[in-house]
Amino acid sequence: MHRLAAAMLVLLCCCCLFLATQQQQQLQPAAGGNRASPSCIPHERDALLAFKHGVTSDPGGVLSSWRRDGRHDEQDCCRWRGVRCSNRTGHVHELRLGGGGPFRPDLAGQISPSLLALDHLEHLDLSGNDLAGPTGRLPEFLGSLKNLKYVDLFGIPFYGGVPPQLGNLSRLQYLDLSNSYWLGSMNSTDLSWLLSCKRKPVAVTPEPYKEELDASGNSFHHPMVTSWFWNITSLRFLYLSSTSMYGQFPDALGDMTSLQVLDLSDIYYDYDYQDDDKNMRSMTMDLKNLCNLEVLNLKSTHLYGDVAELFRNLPRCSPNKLQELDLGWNHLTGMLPRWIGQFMSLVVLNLGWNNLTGHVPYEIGKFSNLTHLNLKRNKLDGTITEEHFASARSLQYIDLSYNALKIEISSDWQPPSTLEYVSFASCQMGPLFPGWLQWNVNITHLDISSAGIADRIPQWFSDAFSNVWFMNISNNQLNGTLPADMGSMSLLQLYLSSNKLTGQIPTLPPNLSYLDLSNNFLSGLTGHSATRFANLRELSLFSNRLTGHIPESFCKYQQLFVLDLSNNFLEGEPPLCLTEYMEVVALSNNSLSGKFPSFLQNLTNVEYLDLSWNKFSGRLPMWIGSLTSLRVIRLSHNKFFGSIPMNITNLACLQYMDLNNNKISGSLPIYLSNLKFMANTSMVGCFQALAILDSRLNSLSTVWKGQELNYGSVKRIEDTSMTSIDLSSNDLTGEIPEEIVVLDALVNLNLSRNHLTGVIPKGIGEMRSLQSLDLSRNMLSGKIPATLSNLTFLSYLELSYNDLTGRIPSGVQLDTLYAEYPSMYIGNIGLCGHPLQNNCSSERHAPKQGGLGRTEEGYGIPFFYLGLGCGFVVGTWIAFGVLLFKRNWRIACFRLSDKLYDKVYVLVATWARARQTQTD
Ligand SMILES: *[C@@H]1O[C@H](CO)[C@@H](O)[C@H](O)[C@H]1NC(C)=O
Ligand SMILES: *[C@@H]1O[C@H](CO)[C@@H](O)[C@H](O)[C@H]1NC(C)=O
Ligand SMILES: *[C@@H]1O[C@H](CO)[C@@H](O)[C@H](O)[C@H]1NC(C)=O
Ligand SMILES: *[C@@H]1O[C@H](CO)[C@@H](O)[C@H](O)[C@H]1NC(C)=O
Ligand SMILES: *[C@@H]1O[C@H](CO)[C@@H](O)[C@H](O)[C@H]1NC(C)=O
Ligand SMILES: *[C@@H]1O[C@H](CO)[C@@H](O)[C@H](O)[C@H]1NC(C)=O
Ligand SMILES: CC(=O)N[C@H]1CO[C@H](CO)[C@@H](O)[C@@H]1O
Repeated sequence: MHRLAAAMLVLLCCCCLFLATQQQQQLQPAAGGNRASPSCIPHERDALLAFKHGVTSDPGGVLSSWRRDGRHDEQDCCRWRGVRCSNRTGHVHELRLGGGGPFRPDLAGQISPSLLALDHLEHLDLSGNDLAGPTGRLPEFLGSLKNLKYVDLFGIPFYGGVPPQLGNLSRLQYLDLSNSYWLGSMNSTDLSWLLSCKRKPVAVTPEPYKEELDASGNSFHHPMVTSWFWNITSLRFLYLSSTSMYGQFPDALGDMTSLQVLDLSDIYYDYDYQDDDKNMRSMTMDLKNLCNLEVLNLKSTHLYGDVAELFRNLPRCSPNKLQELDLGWNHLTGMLPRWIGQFMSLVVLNLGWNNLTGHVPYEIGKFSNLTHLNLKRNKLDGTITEEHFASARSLQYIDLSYNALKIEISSDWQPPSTLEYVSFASCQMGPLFPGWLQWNVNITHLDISSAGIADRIPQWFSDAFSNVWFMNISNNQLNGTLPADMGSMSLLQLYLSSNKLTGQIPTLPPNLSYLDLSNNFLSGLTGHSATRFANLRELSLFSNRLTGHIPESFCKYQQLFVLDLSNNFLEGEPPLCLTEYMEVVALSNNSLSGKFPSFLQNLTNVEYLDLSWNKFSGRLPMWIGSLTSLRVIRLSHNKFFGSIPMNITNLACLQYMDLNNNKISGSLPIYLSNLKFMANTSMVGCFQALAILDSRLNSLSTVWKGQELNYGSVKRIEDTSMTSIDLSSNDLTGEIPEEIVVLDALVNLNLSRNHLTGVIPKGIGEMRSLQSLDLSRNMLSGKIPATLSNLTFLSYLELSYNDLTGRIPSGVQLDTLYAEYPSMYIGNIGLCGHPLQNNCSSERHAPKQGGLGRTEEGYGIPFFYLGLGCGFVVGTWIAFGVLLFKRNWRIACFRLSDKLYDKVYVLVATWARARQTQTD
């Protein structure tokens, strides 16, 4: 007892002595005598072991060295992994246990309060571990570890409030509570603790705390909250990216003169404040005095206003230190001022995705350190000449795409820097192939699509572009043949669609993963048989002049998941290969034949299957019901016969079924309510990652509505997922099952030109999404259900040539439709009442509503209408498609990354062009 008390006393004295002599930097041996190397302090070891106890999962054995037993040196906790002790005192100073993030956390469990015993701890890094514990809250006791200077809890999925106790950490210099992953989210309505340190007496030396604050990825649900940040004027690094905030940026930002890095990027809309105006920001704050500012990232912060005004508020110091300026993805307007040249130190300048107008000032070319210039997707015009790059000695990345710019650079001009990333998509570069690009032998990314180039592919192509891995020259008028020596290039993605290329496809680079040569005049596939294409994922050769059989070599493409060979002259049976990964198989509009291809049975991931307009025949197999990923199946215009396999209703994700113009007989499948997607668009589990699929669906949505187009409904189509059942022009018999009305997400239903009998389902008014309904040319009888007038979205209705009787239901909607399609009731002798001219009392009165009944002139006139309709479809297809796509860009641009966006754009463009060729 005495000994213990004595030991305690000694310990206490040593501590006091240590504190008293701290300033003289005297080294005093720790209790226990002199040591060469520190050995850990027993109660700290116990605390660490208790921490380990709180860790329930440690698959990588990070803490395996933390052991109580074992040899003497193994007991020394200062030697344990992640633990650092003071050389002087032996106290644990650092705990460095950063893990691999949410998908590979090294440690899982909770942070034990035993850490409190480590009262000398200065550095705590537990980032990237799953240590949120059962409460999920950030532990308050951390606020008692008063010596902490560095706290990194990045990526721990905490949620809820930030405990104000953290404000007691008066020595804190670095605090990272950010959570860039989407697991959990911290919020706080009171961050006053952050300021508690400021209330200390002002130090003579620069304030030693709060230099760096990273609260990225959190949501701050009250506008007051963020204003606390702005008041910590000592901050040098402030990262608030991917947070939710609303309201203007505060003027107080302009006083944070220590700031070197300010990152407010990617502020997302706060759904508590959906009012757009509150989410919009003008650049009112005046940053002119932030002379230390090197990085300003305001990307995607909903900024609007005149770009010149904004530049006026940027630091105007001498020397100007601003190196990175990111203002992309905002709503800035106006012209770039010439005095932008004052920002001479700029290394990165991103003004892409705004609404800038006017010319690109030559001054941009004077930034000799500029490596990265992005002006993509603005409304800039004028001409870009050599002078724009005269002093651009460092430029590596240039993206001027999607502006109305004309690029006029002479073929023999050699740029002063080595370009690596070059994008002039949709700028005017042609008609000659831009020869100056050959002097930049290190281009890795080249996008000169839609650039008005009408030329042959130059001789130097394969050499000069030998390092390019991404190449997009689609939508030009390249003619002649593909170079024979392309096989040695490094291409991974090659897009040359919608040109005028002719001849055979030569041997192509073996590592290609995306190849799109669609919509050209290519005639053969010679090189392909030789190349294995082990990485090929997408192959689009649609709308060319390919003839003969689909080569067996396609079986070697083990990674392929998109194959589109539509609109060619291919014949014979498709080879029995293709891997189970396939998601898109499009073979329409060829002369392929044989039974329903049996290789499809293995393609359990296939989402889009289009065999339409071929010569396939035979019965539809029962196993079609096992292709459970199918969203789109198009088998129209073939010679399939037999009945519809009943288990087709197993396809819960199916949203587009088109079997029209076959010889399918039997009755409609029952259990239609199993088609969950058509019954409820909010079905989870069916949505896929393939943007390509959505663009295709959109293109499909233009070929329905009884082959008519209704511009007024474009808006509605894009709001819904396109869901459609088209079984028209077959030999179907029996009744329309009443159960069909559960398909309340169905937009298009076409059962016309069959032999269906019975009545129109009574509850048809429940199919609330219907926009187009065609039941014409069947043998349907009975009354038109009154509920039909409940279908408020209906914009096309066709009931002609049935045996319908009785009074036509009343409704403004139906009247409007009738005005637009006066033939929609024709050929039903028993129908009467408004809007027809025969009223219901005189039942014998034959209909005289503008058209001709079946009894008088057969089908003559309606076929003529149909012919007109088709012509109309062909003529307006492209404009309509593009209109649709344009609208969809707007949606896509907020959802997709840059790269994906380009891709969708290309796909959409090529698809539209493909259709053009098809119809030409
Ligand atoms: C403590 O010791 C380690 C290795 O023995 C050495 O690298 C480090 O610089 C020392 N630290 C101090 C503050 O002396
Ligand atoms: C920030 O500082 C300004 C001026 O010093 C003050 O008016 C404001 O109330 C402070 N904000 C907070 C949240 O304390
Ligand atoms: C650009 O301006 C057009 C027309 O004024 C507007 O519709 C569009 O939303 C603007 N784009 C951006 C990114 O602000
Ligand atoms: C360009 O960078 C170099 C090296 O970092 C630097 O010395 C020079 O001052 C910079 N030029 C300008 C105009 O800022
Ligand atoms: C070419 O680009 C690559 C990758 O961007 C880079 O590593 C390499 O240094 C560059 N070579 C030259 C000569 O600039
Ligand atoms: C390619 O197009 C250019 C410009 O339209 C034309 O002058 C040239 O004759 C064409 N060459 C071939 C092989 O078609
Ligand atoms: C949206 C959200 O997570 N809000 C939480 C913020 O933190 C408090 C606790 O401090 C919770 O009560 C809220 O639910």
